[in-house]
Amino acid sequence: MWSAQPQRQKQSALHHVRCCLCGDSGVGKSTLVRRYMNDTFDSNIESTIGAAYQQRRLDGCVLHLWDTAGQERYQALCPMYLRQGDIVLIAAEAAAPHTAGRWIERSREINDKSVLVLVATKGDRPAAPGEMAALREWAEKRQVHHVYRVSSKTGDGCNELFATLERLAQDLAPACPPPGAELPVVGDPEDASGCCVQS
Ligand SMILES: Nc1nc2c(ncn2[C@@H]2O[C@H](COP(=O)(O)OP(=O)(O)OP(=O)(O)O)[C@@H](O)[C@H]2O)c(=O)[nH]1
Ligand SMILES: [Mg+2]
Repeated sequence: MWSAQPQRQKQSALHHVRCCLCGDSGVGKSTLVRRYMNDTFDSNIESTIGAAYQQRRLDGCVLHLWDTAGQERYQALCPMYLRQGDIVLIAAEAAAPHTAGRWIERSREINDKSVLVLVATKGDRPAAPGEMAALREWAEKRQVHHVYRVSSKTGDGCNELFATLERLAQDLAPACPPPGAELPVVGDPEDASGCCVQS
């Protein structure tokens, strides 16, 4: 069966890059993932339970994406995703972006090697004058060098964010788990009693 073999070789040649998406409940994390994966918007999306998993194959790597639950009761799960995240997207509403602060701190405490991207969501709502400049300055002080304002509703800013996400993944890929490695493990018993919810 010659046709199956090249496909398997191609798959196993890919590095695995892990990305985790964090932020308070309701800021629009899952809606953003939906925009990324399907290019759609759903105003009736349900609050995430545990974490939702998606993956996308890119040129040279597989991007593994964990969309974590922002609800307080699931926050014990978050460290295991942060620990393994090569890239961490921290989402906060553009109108209240400083809610990202504790996520930035938490992420840095747990894993200071991950690349942090701040995503100001719901950018279809009116912006205060100078909002983005102030946010960039605020983020820079916290060593967050990628900042995007997006609307998953209209799609504004999303392509720029997604292009950066994919470029970062491809740049990081050579240093990430190599071809042939097992897929990323989530569910360290020390972190959350081995609990790991994926959908
Ligand atoms: N106007 C507007 N509403 C949005 C946007 N993104 C998300 N929403 C709405 O915000 C609400 C919450 O979105 P979710 O994607 O479920 O938020 P979440 O961060 O995943 O929440 P948890 O899963 O509880 O952590 C939903 O009603 C979405 O339709 C946006 O860009 N613009
Ligand atoms: Mg969600």
